[in-house]
Amino acid sequence: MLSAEFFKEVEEVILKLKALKENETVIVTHDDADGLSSGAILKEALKRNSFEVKVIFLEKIFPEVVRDLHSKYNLIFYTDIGSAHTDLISSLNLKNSLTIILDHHNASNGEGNNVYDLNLEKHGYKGETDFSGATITYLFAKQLNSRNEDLIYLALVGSKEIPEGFLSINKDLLSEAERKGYIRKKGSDYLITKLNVSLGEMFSSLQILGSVGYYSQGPEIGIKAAISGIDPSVEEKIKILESERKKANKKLISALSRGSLEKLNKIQWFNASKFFKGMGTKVLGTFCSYLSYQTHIIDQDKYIVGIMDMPNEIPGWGKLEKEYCKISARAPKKLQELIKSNKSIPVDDLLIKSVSSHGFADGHDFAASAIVTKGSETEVIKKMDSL
Ligand SMILES: [Mn+2]
Repeated sequence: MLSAEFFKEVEEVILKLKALKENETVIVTHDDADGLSSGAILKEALKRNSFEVKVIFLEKIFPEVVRDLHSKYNLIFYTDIGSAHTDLISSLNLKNSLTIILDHHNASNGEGNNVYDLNLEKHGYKGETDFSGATITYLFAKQLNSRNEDLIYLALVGSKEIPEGFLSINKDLLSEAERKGYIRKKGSDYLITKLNVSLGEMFSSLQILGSVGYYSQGPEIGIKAAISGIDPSVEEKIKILESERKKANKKLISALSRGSLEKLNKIQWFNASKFFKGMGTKVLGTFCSYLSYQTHIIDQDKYIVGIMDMPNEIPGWGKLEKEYCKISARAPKKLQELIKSNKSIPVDDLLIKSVSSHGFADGHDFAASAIVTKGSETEVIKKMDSL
């Protein structure tokens, strides 16, 4: 059972929201399936409360985007993103706009200036296993108005990103949704009753729309599909995106096996810009993970590093001041063992140290990513190899 303390905290924030008497807001959300599910829940809930809502999809927190949004809006939401950067968000919240973060990533200190992070990690739950961005967003929406209960299935769609399955809070939501008829068992999955789509199908559709379709309205289409279902035109869009990605992956794999993978002492790297043109940069990380299993191409004891140029545009927001590249890094199996036994440095540490002033990085022991200014990438690669 969720603690009364958590609900009290949510209630306090909702009172502030109501006292604000604002009817225009922006939601900043992550561009993956959990982020799209969270965005869909909150957008729908706020629309039902007569808000005019804009949604911005981000893969990472760009300070210039945060600064700009906080200068324009009096009410700002972050879903499935933001917890790790409350200090940055607070410091850029110059108008003291009411800012509500609904996330499950590791919480950081630095709340203040009217910024509230309702992360359940502060109440003893784990964001890795017990709840997703969509879970916490749903709990907020339901507390805002109990009629938002019908959005419960989206908490489960977003939570599909957790490999361990539905545990803890999610397990409770799963049985509640089934008991109330919002979902029903179908084989090893559940069907979303009103949309006639399974949780798994909705999850993978949103994943493709958000990542591959990032620069071609994929996330907006995904949010709509999350609420009203996957119609034939959406299905067609997903099919096209999937086949484009498949083609790109195949071409890149064959280029790498013909020698385009540059091998240094500790790093093996490649540039994927021309292969993934027009797709969201998340496809690079997915590809790097896949590559880490292609033992006929890679060295098992070297970090895998992929680079691609990013269009200097955030859809729905505008042009970024600078040009950036995305860097994704992965550890193959053998290197993972070396990291576990402290003989090699974790991938996120390596990337964060190498990126330094050229951009920003985050991640985990075996997988990490960064955004760096264009032109600095060779220096970052060299630094990584030397570290
Ligand atoms: Mn998430």
